Amino acid sequence: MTVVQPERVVRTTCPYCGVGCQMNLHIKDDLIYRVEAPFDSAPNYGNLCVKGRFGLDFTTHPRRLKQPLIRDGEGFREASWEEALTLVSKKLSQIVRDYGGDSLATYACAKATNEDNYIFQKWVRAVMKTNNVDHCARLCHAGSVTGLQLAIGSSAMSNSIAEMEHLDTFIVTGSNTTETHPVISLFLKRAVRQNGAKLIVIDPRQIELTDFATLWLRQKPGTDVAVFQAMAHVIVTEKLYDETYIGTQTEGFEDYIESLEPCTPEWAEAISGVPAEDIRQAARLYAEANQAAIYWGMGISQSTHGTDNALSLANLAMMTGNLGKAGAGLNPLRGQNNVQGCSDSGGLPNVYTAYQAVNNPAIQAKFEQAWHTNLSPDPGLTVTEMVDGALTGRIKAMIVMGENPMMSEPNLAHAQHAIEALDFMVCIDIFMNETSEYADVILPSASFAEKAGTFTNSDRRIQRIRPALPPVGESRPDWEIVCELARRMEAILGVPESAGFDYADAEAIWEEMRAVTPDFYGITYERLEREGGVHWPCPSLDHPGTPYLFEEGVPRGRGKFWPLEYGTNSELTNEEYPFHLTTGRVLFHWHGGTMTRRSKLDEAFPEPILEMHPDDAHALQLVSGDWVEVESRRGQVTCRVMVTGRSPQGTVFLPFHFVEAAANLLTLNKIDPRAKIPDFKMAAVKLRKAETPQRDGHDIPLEERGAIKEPTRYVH
Ligand SMILES: Nc1nc2c(c(=O)[nH]1)N[C@H]1C(S)=C(S)[C@@H](COP(=O)(O)OP(=O)(O)OC[C@H]3O[C@@H](n4cnc5c(=O)[nH]c(N)nc54)[C@H](O)[C@@H]3O)O[C@H]1N2
Ligand SMILES: Nc1nc2c(c(=O)[nH]1)N[C@H]1C(S)=C(S)[C@@H](COP(=O)(O)OP(=O)(O)OC[C@H]3O[C@@H](n4cnc5c(=O)[nH]c(N)nc54)[C@H](O)[C@@H]3O)O[C@H]1N2
Ligand code: SF4
Ligand SMILES: [Mo]
Repeated sequence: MTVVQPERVVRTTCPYCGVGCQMNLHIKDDLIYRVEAPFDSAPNYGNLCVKGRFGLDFTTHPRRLKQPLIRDGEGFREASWEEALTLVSKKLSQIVRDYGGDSLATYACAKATNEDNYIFQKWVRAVMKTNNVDHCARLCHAGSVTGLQLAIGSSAMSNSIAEMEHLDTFIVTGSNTTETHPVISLFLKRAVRQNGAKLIVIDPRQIELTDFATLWLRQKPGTDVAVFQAMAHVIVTEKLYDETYIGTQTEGFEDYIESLEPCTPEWAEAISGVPAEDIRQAARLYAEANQAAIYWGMGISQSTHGTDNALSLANLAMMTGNLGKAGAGLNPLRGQNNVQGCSDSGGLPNVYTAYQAVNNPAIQAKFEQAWHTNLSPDPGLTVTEMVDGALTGRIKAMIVMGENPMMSEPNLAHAQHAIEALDFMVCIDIFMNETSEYADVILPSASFAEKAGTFTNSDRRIQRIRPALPPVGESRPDWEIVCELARRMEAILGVPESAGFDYADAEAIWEEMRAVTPDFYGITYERLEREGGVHWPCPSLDHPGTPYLFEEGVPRGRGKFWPLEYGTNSELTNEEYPFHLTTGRVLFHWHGGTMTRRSKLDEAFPEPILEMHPDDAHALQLVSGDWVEVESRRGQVTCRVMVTGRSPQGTVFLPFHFVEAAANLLTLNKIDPRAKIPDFKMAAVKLRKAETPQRDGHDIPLEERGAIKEPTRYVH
């Protein structure tokens, strides 16, 4: 056997999840033909999951966008860059003139680089004069972010991935870690198996980590606040709290204790179904450890009471002094490869880079000076408000850079109406997706493998990506596309002095970013080259970076305890809709499937499958492989069932990766009032056994059963 010799090997960062694995791409004939992980490099030390190892072939998929596309009747025609850029800049400028910048809605991109996103929000703010910029973080950790800001004044993951294998005691709740942050889960499992760490899993589904758990609390979906409040009750009544930490670092403990009085474990058992004794044990395990960490995911955040969920976790960490030290902390695991970075780069409606508030006059003045232009102090709209704004006519145009709201927004029929009401929509993406189907212009961007820049992973580690392949067709890095548009619009709108959209390369953008961002100031490309990655905050060139936060106290000054009341605004089941639908992810696929369904991974997991408890399947006379119709008050999909004890009785699970049974046709767009995050984990549905979909006596191929409008990707 001859071993293929690579023409070149390029070190880069995985484009899928927030673990931020480092990888070496072996390139020959402009193809990635092997992916390896360096053993000596944080955060993954030689590990990769199936997506990083085998899922990168999307980069060279034949359906990558190669040229700008302009709407032509029902379809699109290819256009030159000049024509497309001129059209977009004229149209957007006209809308800004007629209705003002606040009539635009813009989506930044958690898959693109920090540099791409910095330029994007600079264009939105400096040229279009609006703060209406947001991204998928709103649909993701908004509940966690809002809760943590209220409690401690910071929302990033507090501790590093490197600490995980040395954990002593830890809670994992609402995170299916082995499928969604697979390499992190390896370190968590190692902590249990090699370090004897005690793991408490708190999750309604029997995820793989329950096999490693000392204790598994299987609560009824949506009842987390009751369980965590009861744990706090036990910690107070058994005096297991950390008096010194509470006394020196927090406020509001007295009021909080009072609010806990009715929250006995028996009270929580009645609400959540978790045995009172297990709640007691969990409280003791967590509070008696020298250091104990909490890791969580979407099961906590994506709820109409996501903020309360996060607050109840923050209360537990503060009362036990589990903040500001190694192996402890509050750790919302960030999802997208660069969702941390997209927020850090100013892709949010209320802040510039590193959370510098748009309505702080000193910050506003600093950015006005740096960008030579006046800026708006009014916080902009969130993603969920943008969709609603399109329906009321307040939003006239949308710019979507690397997101797919027509798969990822709740209640897709609602999102579709909103998008159809727009005067103009531009999508910037590496592929055509369900959203760009509705666009007026689609601009092709270069993928992670074709450009330079930085991603920031879940533990705030800034790492490089490097060009390994030539850009596909005429595609260009996002920042270049945005600079072209910004320069043209400055000319049309007569912005007196250019805000500066001329950059030699991604590094030049980073240099500008760090100059206006104290937390990034000490990080340079040269340093990243040498050290592999640096954790921000890093205020000076000789600062080592900050693997874990809050050693000197929390940013809020004192951490605040928030009394909470258990209640629910979620959609509950009834006689007509007797099943509870929860949605989420599987190991092999990514969100709307744009990337993974165009990779070999699709062969491993080719179709949507509804997970259902054996008792429920028995009652409906269903066996694995049968077809079932799932209907909510919003919509209906058909797919096959898998009978498994993973889901609790009465709850069915559907991944949202598959257009042919798009889970978000079923979900509802009700939101948490403070975080504005939708409730992706709670919808009421009814189920009916369905016939195998057929046409002319044959089964209809899966890809032709699109439940929403057929995306072009399937119509050749
Ligand atoms: N393979 C893969 N990996 C991914 C992604 C992907 O699309 N595919 N996406 C990335 C992104 S952006 C994100 S945000 C992360 C998300 O990562 P996770 O949060 O791990 O992903 P979900 O599948 O949404 O799983 C949520 C978990 O919450 C549990 N849950 C459901 N209801 C409740 C409840 O009421 N309370 C509690 N406590 N738990 C509940 C579910 O049983 C499940 O274990 O994954 C990232 N990684
Ligand atoms: N039912 C349900 N819905 C959910 C969730 C859930 O748990 N359940 N989770 C929510 C969460 S946590 C999230 S984060 C969202 C995710 O929702 P989205 O962010 O909308 O989903 P993605 O499929 O990741 O979209 C990424 C897009 O970026 C493109 N892309 C990739 N690389 C680049 C690049 O370099 N440049 C550009 N311009 N584009 C690029 C891809 O082709 C793809 O079209 O979904 C949310 N929706
Ligand atoms: S764990 Fe995440 S970052 Fe690592 S290879 Fe898998 S998807 Fe990529
Ligand atoms: Mo996410």
